[in-house]
Amino acid sequence: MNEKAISQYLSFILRHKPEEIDLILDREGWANIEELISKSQPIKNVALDEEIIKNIVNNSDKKRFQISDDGKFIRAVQGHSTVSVDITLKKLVPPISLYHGTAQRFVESIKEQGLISKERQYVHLTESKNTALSVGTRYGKPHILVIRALEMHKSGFEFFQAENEVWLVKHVPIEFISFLVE
Ligand code: HQG
Repeated sequence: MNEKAISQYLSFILRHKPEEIDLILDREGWANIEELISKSQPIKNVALDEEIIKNIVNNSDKKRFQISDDGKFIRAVQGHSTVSVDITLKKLVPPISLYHGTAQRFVESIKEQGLISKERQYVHLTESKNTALSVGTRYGKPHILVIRALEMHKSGFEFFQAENEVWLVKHVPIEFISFLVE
């Protein structure tokens, strides 16, 4: 079974395009698992079932998904596009610094605009330099930025943490970013 393809499909549906399969997420991003299964197309010839979904949820390296306590609903814990959902997140004081992995080709633009969330609801930050590195590698030669998160928080910016410990913030102005040379 191609777990990566299934995980990507679930991310696509649960974060970005539930309407693609006529699925409706509730305000908190939950989808009914039975409905998701019945409306999903086979992925690389594999038809989704409850066992496959639960396997993906449990084995997801980044803990991307969550199943409700009653076992009936599933949602992505972060990464959503701007319109679909309004997940209640933990508002927390961040650590002194956090990392953001990007591609080198974006750095010039980031130096002008700071970090923006683009198609997502939030800018994603992490406590792990390794995670930042792999996230940055998705878009090209990676470049790790260090964000002075606590200082930002003290200046009034709100920080949230998703269930999988990814840190989320609406925008990071340039003055809080250190552009490290790799
Ligand atoms: C960049 C993954 C130019 C930004 C990860 C990033 C994460 C700018 C790209 C989650 C910019 C947006 C999110 C500016 C930001 N000018 N480029 N002003 N501001 N950018 O995919 O953070 O594996 O929307 O640096 O772990 O890469 O999918 O965000 O390169 O948590 O579960 O614009 O996705 O999780 O890309 O990744 P994305 P991201 P999953």
